Amino acid sequence: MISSIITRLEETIKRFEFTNFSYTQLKRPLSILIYKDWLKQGLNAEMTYLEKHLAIKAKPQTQWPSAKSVIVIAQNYIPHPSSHNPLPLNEVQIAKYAQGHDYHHWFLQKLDDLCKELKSQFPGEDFVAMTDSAPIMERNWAYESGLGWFGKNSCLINKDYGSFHFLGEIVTSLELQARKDLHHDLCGSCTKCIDACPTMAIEEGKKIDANKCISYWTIETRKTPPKSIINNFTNWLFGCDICQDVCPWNIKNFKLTKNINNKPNVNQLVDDLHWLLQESNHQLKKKLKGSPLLRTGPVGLKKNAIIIAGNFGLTQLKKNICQYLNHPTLGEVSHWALAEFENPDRITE
Ligand code: B12
Ligand code: SF4
Ligand code: SF4
Repeated sequence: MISSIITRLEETIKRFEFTNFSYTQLKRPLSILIYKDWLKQGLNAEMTYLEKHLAIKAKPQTQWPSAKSVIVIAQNYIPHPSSHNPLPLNEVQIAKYAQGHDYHHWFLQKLDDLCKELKSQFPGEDFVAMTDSAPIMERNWAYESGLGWFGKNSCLINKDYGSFHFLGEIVTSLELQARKDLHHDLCGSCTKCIDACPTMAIEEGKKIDANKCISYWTIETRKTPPKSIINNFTNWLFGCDICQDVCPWNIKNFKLTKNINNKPNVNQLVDDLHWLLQESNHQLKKKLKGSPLLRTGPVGLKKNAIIIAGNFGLTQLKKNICQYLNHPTLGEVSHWALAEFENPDRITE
């Protein structure tokens, strides 16, 4: 592609001030067999939509026939680029990406705005924006366009800005060659993420077993986790950052100071959980408007709150939990928590 077109393209993208961007040809993804194998092993848990996405992920042109290239955007979320009204929650843990407005809205909007600009620059070409929910292998395309390497925790990491970033893409009919070389793998002999994961969800070969991952259990499903997993939730209410918090590339770039083993203040933790369990679903929905926490919804958050109460033995919340004993979704987890209050071997104190 001639250099004046590249200059116009890059100048337009740079005006949006994302953390980083790159692009490459959109062909069969390098890591498609790894994805296929992951599904075959059932590591996707009940996220069956990932199986349905396989054919399009392997050949993006089945969904976007004119597509020749993909522009990949990385956007850091420390500090969060779009802050949300603070919730009365101090001691439960919420993944950093979710401590602001939902990126499925503001980030996608920004990518859509960029598409409009690009369309005005290149009227005959197609541009389609996506982040997270489209059938495209986001980490793969970020890797193939040179934006980072796959860490052992499977996250896309860049040596200059770690892994706490969202990925977004613009699929386009423009013909582009890779802007950068592939990024070297800089994990070396480090195994900090594998050692720190409390549920042993990180497998050999940079794979996560979603059946064991706290992020999956707190966001993607309202089911009660199995015994081997539930006791390791500590105070995670939504998502989990442990395997990224311990990563030297994040510690270096974000100067993280919080020790992942810090114990929460129990009185404040009780207040947080009391609020979540007492508030009506309708009120919770209103207060969470625009927040990613809405993905799991008020019932999902209450499930996670009951698990935290059970694990920390917060008998002060017994009455609040008892009201859900006959609830169709929360009944099982409420019975578990009450039994846990009586369990002398409970691990979290
Ligand atoms: C399903 C999903 C999940 C699942 C499964 C996660 C997983 N690791 O598989 C769950 C619910 C557990 C999850 C959790 C999280 N997620 Co998520 N998730 C997705 C989603 C929708 C699909 C991921 C997927 O296909 N998984 C299957 C595996 C096999 O693919 P993969 O994760 O891309 O991993 C690649 C590497 O393992 C690589 N690979 C491994 N070994 C080798 C070797 C070689 C040689 C090569 C070439 C490649 C390679 O191949 C895989 C395929 O490309 C993507 C969005 C998307 N459409 O891609 C977001 C996405 C991956 N999630 C994201 C985020 C932010 C998270 C969380 C941090 C949220 C949180 N704090 O709780 C955690 C991180 C947990 C973790 N360690 O991965 C970001 C990641 C950004 C980044 N910098 O990496 C994404 C890209 C969303 C976005 N648009 O920003 N997630
Ligand atoms: S997100 Fe948490 S539970 Fe999932 S792999 Fe990372 S450390 Fe383990
Ligand atoms: S903690 Fe270590 S092994 Fe894990 S992703 Fe970071 S550098 Fe790689």
